[in-house]
Amino acid sequence: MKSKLLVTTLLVSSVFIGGCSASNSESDENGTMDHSNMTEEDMSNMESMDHSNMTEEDMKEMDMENGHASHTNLVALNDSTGENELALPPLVEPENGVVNITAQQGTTEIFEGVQTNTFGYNGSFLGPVIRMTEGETVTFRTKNELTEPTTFHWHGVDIPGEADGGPHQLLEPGGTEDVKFTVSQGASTLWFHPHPEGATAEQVYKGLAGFIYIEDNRSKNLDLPKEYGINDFPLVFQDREFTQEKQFDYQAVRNDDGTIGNTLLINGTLNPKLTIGKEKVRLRLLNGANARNYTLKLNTGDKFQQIATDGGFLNQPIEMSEITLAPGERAEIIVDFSKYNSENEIALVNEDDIRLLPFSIDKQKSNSIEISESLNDYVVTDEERNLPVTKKLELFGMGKMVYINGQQFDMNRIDFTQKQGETEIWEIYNKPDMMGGMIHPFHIHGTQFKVVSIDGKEPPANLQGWKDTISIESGQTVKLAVKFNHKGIYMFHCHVLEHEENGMMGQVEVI
Ligand SMILES: [Cu+2]
Repeated sequence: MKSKLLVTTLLVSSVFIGGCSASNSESDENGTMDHSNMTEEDMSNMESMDHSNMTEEDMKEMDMENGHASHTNLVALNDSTGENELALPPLVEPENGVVNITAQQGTTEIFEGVQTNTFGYNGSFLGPVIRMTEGETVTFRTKNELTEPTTFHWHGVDIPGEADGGPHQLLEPGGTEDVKFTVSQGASTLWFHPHPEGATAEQVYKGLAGFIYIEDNRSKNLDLPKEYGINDFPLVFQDREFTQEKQFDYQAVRNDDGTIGNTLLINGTLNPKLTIGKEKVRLRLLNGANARNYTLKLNTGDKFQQIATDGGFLNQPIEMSEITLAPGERAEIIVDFSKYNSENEIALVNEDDIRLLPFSIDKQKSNSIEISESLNDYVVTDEERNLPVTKKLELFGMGKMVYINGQQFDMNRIDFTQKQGETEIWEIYNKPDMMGGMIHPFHIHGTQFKVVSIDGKEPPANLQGWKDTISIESGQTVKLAVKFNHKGIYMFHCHVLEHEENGMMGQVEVI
């Protein structure tokens, strides 16, 4: 009973995260509400209800009427004290075409004077930033030094199915495997993490995650901050819950609707602060959490510019006052610190104004970069827009009962086939349930897709770019133009890692 109640509470809370912060755009057109007492008909009538005009008071009252906990019960994150300078992952580039990547376990001093048992790539916790250039042929020399099987999945990379690192490509303890491929996509901020069936969530939770940067001629020539660790920083957001002994106990805190924690780590750093110059700074944001959505804004209310989505640059910088990233999603933003002084207390905060990352301004450093106005030539063509829907997916359920088209993942079942190089329209519907439903970040392996429409409408400006993960709110239908450049078997799944493990995943074979 108690655990059921907990699930219910978390679910309702999740619904409200959706309602409060679910939009990737500045205008949230489709708020999500608690529909627990409603019929399906009621729900469909309400799907597009807008409660942007509601006060927090209204929301609370609504919650109480329905007898559920409000979103404020979702475990809050800590305010960063800013006592630790943000860790910067080592930057790794291919040497003679080879990048060594070893999954290993170790201990890490996250809390002062305490060693926490952690997993990492080429180190005890998290991984390096692997930087490559379009056109380069690279071998990832992977090695598993864990005491359990793992895989190496390249999230967002356009790569043959057999090299993708899905659940079929298990590497046993002590095993090594060379993954050779040619970088065939443009500049983008991608990432890598494990994907073994039934253990993805726990391995990511313990620290297996790293960035992949792809650069190209365009990104090298654009006017953008691009000095790694100087004015161009990776930021991976992950919330965790520690035991009293400051250890991870994933099984103790695991939640079937997504494991969340009260403690934020950015690049593995507790209570981080980032020292930057009095200049324009590029932040490459990755939601690397198992389940929590992150809404990020500046505490001053000032706008920033978004310049890239999951899979590359937007056509032009877009002014944003906040951005929400679901698990697996990335965005690159430019924050102009030149207008602040060191006395200003600038910070990235979340929707509850919790300080996630305070900034410290070092007056010595400055640049005068004028951000390029033309960044990319992304387009959804009329032809793509007019293609019929040829794949329909319905996401439904909660907890252990999560389904795609009424089925749970079966490694021995191919759900769809698609021809290499052919664009198809995938229509994905997130069907509400009696609890209202929740956001499912939908991810497809091995490709970058285009968002053609959301509920029949053009996506917001900051989703008009290459994506590999799209946050789908309860009741929403999205149409994606999907093309695979390589053959093989690829996963598609919800990137709430516990949903994925509970079966919200399927397979497409590209022939
Ligand atoms: Cu999900």
